[in-house]
Amino acid sequence: MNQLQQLKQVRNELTRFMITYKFGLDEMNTKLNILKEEFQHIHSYNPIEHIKSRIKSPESILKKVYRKNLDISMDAIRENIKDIVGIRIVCSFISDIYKVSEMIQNQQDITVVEVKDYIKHPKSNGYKSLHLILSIPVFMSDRTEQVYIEVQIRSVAMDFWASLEHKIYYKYNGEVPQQLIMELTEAANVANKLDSKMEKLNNEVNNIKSKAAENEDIHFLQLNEEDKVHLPLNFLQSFLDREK
Ligand code: 0O2
Repeated sequence: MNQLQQLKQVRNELTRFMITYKFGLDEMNTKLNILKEEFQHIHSYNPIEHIKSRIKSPESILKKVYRKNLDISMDAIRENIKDIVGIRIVCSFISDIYKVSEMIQNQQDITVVEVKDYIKHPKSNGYKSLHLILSIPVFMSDRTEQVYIEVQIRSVAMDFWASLEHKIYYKYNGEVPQQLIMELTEAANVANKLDSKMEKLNNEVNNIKSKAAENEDIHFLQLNEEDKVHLPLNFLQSFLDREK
């Protein structure tokens, strides 16, 4: 094989390697969109505030290869770098984080490789988030490949804190002054309190809503003696909207 052919072969292998991760991300995004939409229709409520995703750039992959002292081979990268595909799910409330995590973990074709609960066990700087390392199959024309995906699930307040902390960390190249570290940890406590307060308020609102819904159901049964099927109104509405 001449040099040009060798280069072409390497390029093809690299393209195949990276595209597999793109397919993994596409698959996971589809799964999450289905969960979001289904939840919205059935419970008239969406536990997912927003989702961000990224595929690690080849430069960042190489940096991690050096940092972890790995072989520069596709097999070593595939097996040891489990966050080439990263998905961040931001939820309104802490209870939603665990709901979403459970829904993901219950999917049959998803293998849960690792769970790191930095919410129950925050890092010393105050970082909180639920991390899942998953493995999902990607079905291609001639083969099936397992792809690792890192999913970080956190609340809006945790996300707000982590984004700022990440920026500061990079700005100081990892050498953050002690005073700033202390203030960041304090800010993490404030974010924490906000999360607890919002969770409490949300529970109160849900209690009021469920009492109102009970009354509505009684009212509905009185009005429709023969019609036993009660579909949520917004579900029916979405069918009507689709017809437009
Ligand atoms: P980026 O740019 O976000 O991808 P690993 O290095 O991944 O093999 P580790 O360190 O045990 O192993 O992983 P961990 O603890 O699960 O953390 C991985 C990711 O979580 C980080 O990715 C960050 O995104 C996030 N994270 C972890 N700790 C902190 C923290 O203290 N502050 C903030 N803001 N984010 C954190 P990367 O690769 O470091 O960065």
